[in-house]
Amino acid sequence: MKLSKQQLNLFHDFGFLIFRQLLSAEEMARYSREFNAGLDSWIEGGQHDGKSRHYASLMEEKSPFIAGLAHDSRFADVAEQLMGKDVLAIAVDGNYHVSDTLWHPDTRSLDYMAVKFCIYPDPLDGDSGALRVIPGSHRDPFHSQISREPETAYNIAQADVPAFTFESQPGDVLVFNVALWHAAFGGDSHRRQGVVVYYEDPDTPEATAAIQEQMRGNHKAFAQAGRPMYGPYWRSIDDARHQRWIRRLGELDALEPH
Ligand SMILES: O=C(O)CCC(=O)C(=O)O
Repeated sequence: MKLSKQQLNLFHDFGFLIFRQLLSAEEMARYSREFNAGLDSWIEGGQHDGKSRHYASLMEEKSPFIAGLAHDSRFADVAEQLMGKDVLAIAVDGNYHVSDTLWHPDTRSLDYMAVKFCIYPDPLDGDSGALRVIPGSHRDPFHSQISREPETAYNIAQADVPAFTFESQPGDVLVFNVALWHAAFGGDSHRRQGVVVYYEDPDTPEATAAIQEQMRGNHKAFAQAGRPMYGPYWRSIDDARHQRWIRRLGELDALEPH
């Protein structure tokens, strides 16, 4: 999938891009089935209680279609164009969110670039937990000026921070630079969100170090959940680009936990 110059400009200047109906109704039906099977298999008792956020990897054999989106050209080719270079697929996962997600970016370091594709299997609007993003907040100085506490900093509620709201139907996909500030408000206790994350393939010492540190944290989070981040299924996916990612993460000493 080839992006236009204008799409690249939009992403560069505002930090996100929207693809309406990137996934067909048939694909979303499969996505939804695999999502539930994958998420529920990580829950003791097999059912989300709606009390706290639940996260699960979708890089396993229970979700082959979803795991395969990482090397699908609608995602991998787009990630390469957005970053202007080779990328590394890092994670494919899902969440049952409970209530609000407060404002935050997904990275502490601006030394490397990464993008996150968000897939919401249920229709969402601004009052029911649609993703909100602050356009242009992926770059300094704006990025560092924004406060996590708008109540104190600006005397406004979290939900009143000026933002773009991604009202979506199943099949719509939003990709954002992980440095972009984002949030969601008003969702129910079982709001489903799937993501596909890519990091740049680093070629500077700063980017390499930032990615290695981030990956140590990623592996640690999986270890706490009692599972390896990259299990046998993910490592064995039969796709040339996918296998290059696995090799390259190994070279970067980021494939295994430390
Ligand atoms: O609640 C949401 O939909 C956004 C979750 C989030 O913060 C993220 O994907 O990084």
